[in-house]
Amino acid sequence: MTTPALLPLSGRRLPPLNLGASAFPHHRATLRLSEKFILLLILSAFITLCFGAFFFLPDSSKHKRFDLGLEDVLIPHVDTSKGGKNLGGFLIHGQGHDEHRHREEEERLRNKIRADHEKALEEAKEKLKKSRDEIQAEIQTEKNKVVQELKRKDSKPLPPVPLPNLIGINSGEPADPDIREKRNKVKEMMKHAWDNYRQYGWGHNELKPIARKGHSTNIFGNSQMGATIVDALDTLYIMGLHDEFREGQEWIDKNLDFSVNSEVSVFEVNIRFIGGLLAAYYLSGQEVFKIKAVQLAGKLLPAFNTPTGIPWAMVNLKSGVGRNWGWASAGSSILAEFGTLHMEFVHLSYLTGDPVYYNKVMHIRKLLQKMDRPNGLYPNYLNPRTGRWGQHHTSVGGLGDSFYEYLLKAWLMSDKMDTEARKMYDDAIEAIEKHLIRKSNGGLTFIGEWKNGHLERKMGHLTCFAGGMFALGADGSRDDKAGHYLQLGAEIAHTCHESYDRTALKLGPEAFKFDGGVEAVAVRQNEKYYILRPEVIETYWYMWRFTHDPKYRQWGWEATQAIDKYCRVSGGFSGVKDVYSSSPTYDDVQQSFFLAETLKYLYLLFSNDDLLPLDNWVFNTEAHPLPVLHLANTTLSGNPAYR
Ligand code: DMJ
Repeated sequence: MTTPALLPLSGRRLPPLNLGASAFPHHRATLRLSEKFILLLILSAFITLCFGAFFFLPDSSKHKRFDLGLEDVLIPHVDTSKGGKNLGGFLIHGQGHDEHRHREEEERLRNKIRADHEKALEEAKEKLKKSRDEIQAEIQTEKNKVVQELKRKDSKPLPPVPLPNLIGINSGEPADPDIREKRNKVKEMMKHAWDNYRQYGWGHNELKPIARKGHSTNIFGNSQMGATIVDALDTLYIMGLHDEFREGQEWIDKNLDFSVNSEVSVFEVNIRFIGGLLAAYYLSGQEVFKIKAVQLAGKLLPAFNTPTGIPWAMVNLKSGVGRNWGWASAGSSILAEFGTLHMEFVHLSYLTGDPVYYNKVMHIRKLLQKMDRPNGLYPNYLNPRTGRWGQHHTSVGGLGDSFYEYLLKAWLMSDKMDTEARKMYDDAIEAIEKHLIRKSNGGLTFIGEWKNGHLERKMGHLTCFAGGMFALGADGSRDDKAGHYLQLGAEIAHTCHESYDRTALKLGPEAFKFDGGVEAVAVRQNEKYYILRPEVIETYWYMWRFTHDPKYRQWGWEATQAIDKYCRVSGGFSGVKDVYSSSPTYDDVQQSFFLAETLKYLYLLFSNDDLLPLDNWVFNTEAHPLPVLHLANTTLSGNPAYR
């Protein structure tokens, strides 16, 4: 049952009528006039009944005592020498003057009951005299008390942990006025996206910028969890939008509540909420973000209660019941989902000193290491009951992508100590290069998808992140192939730029083919949309950081202008349904990742490299920067918090 404390504080939804004993004092005040009289009648009838019982029921005291729980009115006597019997600590006396005492006692009891009931009746009458506003104010005060109490309990101080070296939280202001102007333009776009969300979708997960109201999808469950607020926080902070950041912080402090009966995606909540909260904590030092991240992580843990320890895709935050997506092959969990928890979970263990999070993700890794991999490739589907692969589909795009990303980033985040993760990454990338990466007839390098023994010559927008990943992993690669991987990153960036350049809007489609005379172009109508995704811009930014080739800033600026021209509406930014049509129709969704990722990567592209340097920060898959942890070894046993 939802407790009154967990109901919205806005007063828009009053708690339902509940005459249960504990709920009674809060709820009776919400009754209407006619209901008040019914309540009075019930009370009077109850009192009459009690009196009747005392006066008219046969006197059973000769057989046994009343047990009303009023121990103070019983006779705590243990002297059995005078003919009494000691029953359970209370004395049953013999006849005679004991009977007199007995009658006196009962009279005293009756008087006490009468007085108690009269008092209750008076109190009820007093309450009913109060105005609705007074009663509501009282309820609100009671609710606030309970909320404060819960907060106090939940906000147990976490153990002090030495903060990693937080280098590079500065303005990153570029000296070149042209670049500064471009950066300011991106900041202005962020302000437009935020202000409209603030005005029309505040507290909802996302915004419908045309309908000008809140929006949500099943990944966030059925609750208003303010996904856009949490996802956008670190971008606001980096851009120096501090008033907006504080507004977000205040909302999170007062309203972000995870004790809701809501079934959410474990992966999405991890990368957007836990990642977003952790990054906000490290950047700003505000404890509230750390506390909320830890509270939320506790709610995700039941998802790991499966026969194998591979988590369910979804979990109900209240009941802890988990399950998988209905569409996933044979009840499987998804590689990119259970394989994209490592960064956040290691940070949670680091910050709390509780190894539970670390153990969960290391268990997943150990299990994957033991499994056979067809052609060295990881299939996208794994059954959490049997521990067997589902369909043999492999992808560096949807369903697979960030699993590979997190292997590399686990190594980087451990200050390159987690060599096990690096090895898994190197092995996986070698298999991917061998089986999935090809050159088109026109000379474009693309990453296809492996489906039941054959290569589908199609690449997703999501897959375009891999250009940045190859560049990021170049340094430290096996056999010193740094140059090769940097080149591969550049080729993927070029292909993905082509997928943008070959459209009417200069924005990339969701998926594009390299087949039947088609190169980097979407063929099916349902693959022509652009939903404000970041992956291509993400790759431009990594390539810029590693090469400083000005073409990446140029390509990033083209994308900025295209988004501003075709996706901007007066109520925010919207995705478009067909990038090949010069008069676009909108999907009317401002995705939270547009603020978390797309605009952040653009802003960083036009900033100096000393803003969040990659030697000190690792970005999670939702672009939330987490600091490198200088740990002694991969088991984290060097961290005092783990001893
Ligand atoms: C984001 O939520 C993350 O980047 C995720 O890894 C994949 N897709 C979206 C954005 O396209």
